[in-house]
Amino acid sequence: MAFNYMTAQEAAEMIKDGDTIGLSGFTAPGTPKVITDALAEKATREHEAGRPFKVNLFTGASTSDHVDGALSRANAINMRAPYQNVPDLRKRINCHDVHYFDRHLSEMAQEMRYGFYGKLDYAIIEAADITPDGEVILGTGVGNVPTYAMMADKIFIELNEALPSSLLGMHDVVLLQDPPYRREIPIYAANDRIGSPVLKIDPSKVVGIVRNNMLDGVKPFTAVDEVSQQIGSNVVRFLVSEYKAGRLPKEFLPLQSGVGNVANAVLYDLGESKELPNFMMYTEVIQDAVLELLKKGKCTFASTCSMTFSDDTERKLFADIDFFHDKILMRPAEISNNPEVIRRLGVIAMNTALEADIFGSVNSTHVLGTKMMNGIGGSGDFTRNAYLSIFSCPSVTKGGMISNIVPMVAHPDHSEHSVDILVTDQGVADLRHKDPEERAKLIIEKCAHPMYKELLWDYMKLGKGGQTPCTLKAAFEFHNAFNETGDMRNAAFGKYC
Ligand code: 0RQ
Repeated sequence: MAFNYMTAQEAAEMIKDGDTIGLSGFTAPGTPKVITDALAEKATREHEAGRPFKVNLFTGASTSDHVDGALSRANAINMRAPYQNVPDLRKRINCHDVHYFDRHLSEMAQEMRYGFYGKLDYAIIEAADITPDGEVILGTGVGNVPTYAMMADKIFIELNEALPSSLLGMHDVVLLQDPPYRREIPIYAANDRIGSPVLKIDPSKVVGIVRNNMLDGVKPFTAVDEVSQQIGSNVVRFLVSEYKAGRLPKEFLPLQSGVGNVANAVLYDLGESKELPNFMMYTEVIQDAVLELLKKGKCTFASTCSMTFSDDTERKLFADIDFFHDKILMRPAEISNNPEVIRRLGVIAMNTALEADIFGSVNSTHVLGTKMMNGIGGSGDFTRNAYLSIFSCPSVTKGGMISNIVPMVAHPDHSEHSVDILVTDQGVADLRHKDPEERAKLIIEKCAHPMYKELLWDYMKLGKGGQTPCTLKAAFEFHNAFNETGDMRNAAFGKYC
């Protein structure tokens, strides 16, 4: 079939106020780059002419400035799910310009198919190549594109000329059957392939192909700071001790690692460890550190949803793609994050918390309980189903004015029932088989910053029995002190005695 090539502006002209759009990709990789920029320009023109213009936007995870940044600045997003991390969008969400709902990433696609989110007008899909009969070689991230492509009335393709067609073979495209016809997902090792190397779409739904020529624009990591380094070495020390104690099998287990500087630092440290064997990853994103680990042979295979590499690392990948071709497999989010597979493989999950409480519950999403930071992302998919679930965070933030270890989290994302190990720069708290009081003592001793320990012991002294010694009237004293004085160190528990 002969496709209709057009400009990004022509594509944007076809999209109407109120339309619902699904995008390919997961984080910036694989996400469209030019139609959304043109859409933001169109929205600005419409607003200047006094007309409303907003779209509903569904993605795989976070996107990039070309999507969430540009469209937020233009105030062109009505509804948004399931994850984001762009400051301009965060501002819109926190003042209700955007209706954002935060979903476990593994669930987004199936809920779209279940009909929970209504109809999809457009899918915009980034591609390295497309054949006339609709076989698409996807880019460097997959996300929920199989579902969005199947459900959308119309499809735009962004043909990215910066992507080599030798990406063919690095995707494992699967569309699950829905209940009551769902079968088991036959992945028994992280490197099992179960789907197709290409995304098959209905070519008659393609209303336009727009060319782009850009790498994903992921920012390189800053040098690992002392706190991240300390967290990284604490995580590795813990894993080595588990391995030596025989609580991890001698073949080791696949790793999942979240995003960010801490996660990257942990991976570099794992790569340096002589005491741990080579390992595979079963994860949703791989960052720069993983390409080096693959090159060294320390990581032997990475199953992921996207290759969230900085541009320099992306160039290294493309220059040496023959080497990496059979060592990385990109899958849809409902497979990379699938609870069934995570539990079967025994994934070791490593995610980052905003704050954790002394009983082991974790807040990943809401600053001071109210302001959305990013979203739960895939952290819940992995945490709840992991062989071992590890959360890490610095013990304090903002120069010590915030303790990341608090009496009670201001927003619970992961409960004490799912969190096995808590790690800060101060140390490691192994929460397994501990009752709530034992957990609290351990977390204060091992994870809290010295400048907050006495305050946390003061809070514990208020406890008047019950299995969990929490004191509701004082539980948010740290947060209240910060809201009132700008410093959690001004918390005072004497008034609750
Ligand atoms: O603020 O940006 O002003 O400096 O929060 O904190 O320490 O830089 O940590 O970048 O690793 O992000 C939980 C947000 C951590 C992330 C979170 C402030 C701090 C800083 C960022 P600044 P750091 P990171 C895989 C798995 C949920 C999704 C997930 C996340 C900023 O890891 O989004 O896990 N997780 N996905 O100063 C107020 C606190 C704070 C605080 C930190 N207690 N109170 N501010 N900050 N703690 C990925 C996917 O799902 C795709």
